[in-house]
Amino acid sequence: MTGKLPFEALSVETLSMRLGTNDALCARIGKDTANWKVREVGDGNLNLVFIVEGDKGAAVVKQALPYVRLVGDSWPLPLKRSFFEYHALTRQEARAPGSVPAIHHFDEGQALIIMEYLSPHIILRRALIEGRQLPNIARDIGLFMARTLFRGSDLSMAAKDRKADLALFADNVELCDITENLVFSDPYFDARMNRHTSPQLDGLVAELRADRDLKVEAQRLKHLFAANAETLLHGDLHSGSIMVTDTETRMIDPEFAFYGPMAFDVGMLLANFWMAFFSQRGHEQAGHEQKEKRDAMRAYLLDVTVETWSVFRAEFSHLWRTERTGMLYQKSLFEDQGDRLGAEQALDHVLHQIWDDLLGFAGIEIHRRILGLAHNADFETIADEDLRAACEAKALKFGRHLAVNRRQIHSIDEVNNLAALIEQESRI
Ligand code: SR1
Ligand code: MG
Repeated sequence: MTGKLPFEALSVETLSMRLGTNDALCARIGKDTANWKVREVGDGNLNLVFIVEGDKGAAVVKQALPYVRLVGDSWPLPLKRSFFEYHALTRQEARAPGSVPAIHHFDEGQALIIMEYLSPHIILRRALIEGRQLPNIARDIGLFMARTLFRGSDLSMAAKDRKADLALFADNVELCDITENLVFSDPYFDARMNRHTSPQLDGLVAELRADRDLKVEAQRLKHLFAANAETLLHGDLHSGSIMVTDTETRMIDPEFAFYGPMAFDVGMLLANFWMAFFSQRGHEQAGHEQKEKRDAMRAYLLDVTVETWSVFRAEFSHLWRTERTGMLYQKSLFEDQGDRLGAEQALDHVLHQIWDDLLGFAGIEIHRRILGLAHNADFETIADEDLRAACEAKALKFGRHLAVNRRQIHSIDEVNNLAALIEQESRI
């Protein structure tokens, strides 16, 4: 298959015929297509994802569709998101080696990427729902975020290179538009595609939608998201975009990549740990042992937020001191003048800004997963609607506090104490 043919969506039936002569795929899994086994496993909102197994091995074939899979062809979405995903993956691999799947082949015309099959990895969100504690995720994701966010910014890159990259990703308009609407605006009014656990949450939802301070804060965050082209973001770094084993962590799916504020990726990620925390009650089966397991899981999740933020800060600070080669806070103004303290003072300001903003982004990410179109499995797999609504209500209150009071919150322990306090409340 070449990039010159018109786009055609693959299927389980046609994949072997259409990709049977692809050198990269054959080299990886073997050329005897009669022995290929193809499964479609995409459970995300947008794309097709196939696992193809042959005599010699396996690979993943991910293909964009010209519409939003979750909604159908009434919502067209350009195929070029595959181009942005490919370019984001190459940059992430260069900036944080070993943190993303290896790419075997990219076909722009067919909007498909053939990449490494990660096995026995599973989606992090699924592991957290099952109550599995992964020992390395905080370190691995903290390092990934610090390295990609620092090295994709004017703190590190030559201005000319960064501006060229900024121009390339600026065309990812439609995926940014999804985030701009679904994350920052729709949850705060009665938008057409919104849904929530009803009627249990109706009262609280009405309260949040009438909350002027919250709406203003959500729009300030949207302003920041749209106008602060600080670094190349993953753009959709939630627990469904991360694959894990007990020892390995890989980030996947950066099709929402674009130049935005560093705090966006960090806030979205931490929000997903806090949502996992508030959803644990819904996955607790009856019995003392089960309660103990989920108590341990709750403690683990809060520890993960502490460690992720601490690893992020430590690595970001390390890169600041050793790799600050860009045009911002130049060494010529600080270290080269014998003013190391000045460089540390500036680092402190930058980290403080990321902290303030990440709390806001975390708050609204939590809201959109409960009030908007795209919910997450942490809450959705809680079958008992009253229990689900009780978990969601706590998360909504927590999110509101983060978004509105973020400048008055000074440490992650403070945030986690609040989460624990809200979790202990028994009523909606
Ligand atoms: C219509 S797309 C909905 C959501 O799915 C993706 O994973 C992003 O999170 C997006 O906001
Ligand atoms: Mg995705």
